[in-house]
Amino acid sequence: MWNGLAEPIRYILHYAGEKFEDIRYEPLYWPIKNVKDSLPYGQLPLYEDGNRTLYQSLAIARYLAAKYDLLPSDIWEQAVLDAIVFTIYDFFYKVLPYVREEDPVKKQQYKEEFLNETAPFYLSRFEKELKNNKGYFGGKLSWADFVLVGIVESFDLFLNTEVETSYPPIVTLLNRVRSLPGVKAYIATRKPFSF
Ligand SMILES: N[C@@H](CCC(=O)N[C@@H](CS)C(=O)NCC(=O)O)C(=O)O
Repeated sequence: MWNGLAEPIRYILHYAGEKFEDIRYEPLYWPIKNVKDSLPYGQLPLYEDGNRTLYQSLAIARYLAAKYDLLPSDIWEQAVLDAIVFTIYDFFYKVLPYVREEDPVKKQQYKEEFLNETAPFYLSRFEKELKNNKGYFGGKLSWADFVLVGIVESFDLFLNTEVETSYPPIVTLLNRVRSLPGVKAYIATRKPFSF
C-alpha cells in the first residue's frame, strides 16, 4: 500500500535520504492478528529506530520533521503548523464513513457529501493558507506540506478522483513535494496500488 497515514512519513524519510526498511502489509490482509498483537495499540504505522519504537503517525512525522529541519525553531510557529496538520487529519477522518460503508446507496451519498461539501470546505481554506504563505503552510517547506500531500493522495486513491484539481496552490504544492530529490526517486519506483 503506497498511500495512507504512513505516506507522509515515507516522504520525509526519502527527502532526508534516511536509509530505512519499509515493511508493509496488504490492506486486504491487514490487520494480521499476530502483527496487530505485537503493536502498542494494535495499529500501524510504527517507527523503529534501534530498540526504540514510536507509534502514532503524526508523532513519528513530527519527530522526523524536528530531526530533518522541517519544523520551525519558533514554538509559536510550530504550534501554528501543528494546528494545520491536525486539521488535515480532521479532514482525513471525514472520508472514512465513505470508505467503510458497504451499502452502495449510502456509500454514494457519503461520496457526494464528501466531494461537494467536505472537500471544498477544507481545500478552499488550505488554498488560502498557501496563498498567504508563499505556497507553503509555513512560508517554506515544512512537515505540514508533506502531510497534506500524503493525505490528499489518499483521497484520490479512495475516491478515484483528484480532489485537488480546482485548487491550483494545492496542485503546485503537490508537484513541488513530489519533485523533491529523494521523494521523486521514491515515487518513480513506487508500485501502483488500487484500493
Ligand atoms: N491515529 C493513528 C491511527 C492509525 C490507524 O488507523 N492505522 C490503521 C492503518 S492506516 C490500522 O492499523 N488499522 C487497523 C486497526 O485499527 O485494527 C495514527 O495516526 O497512527
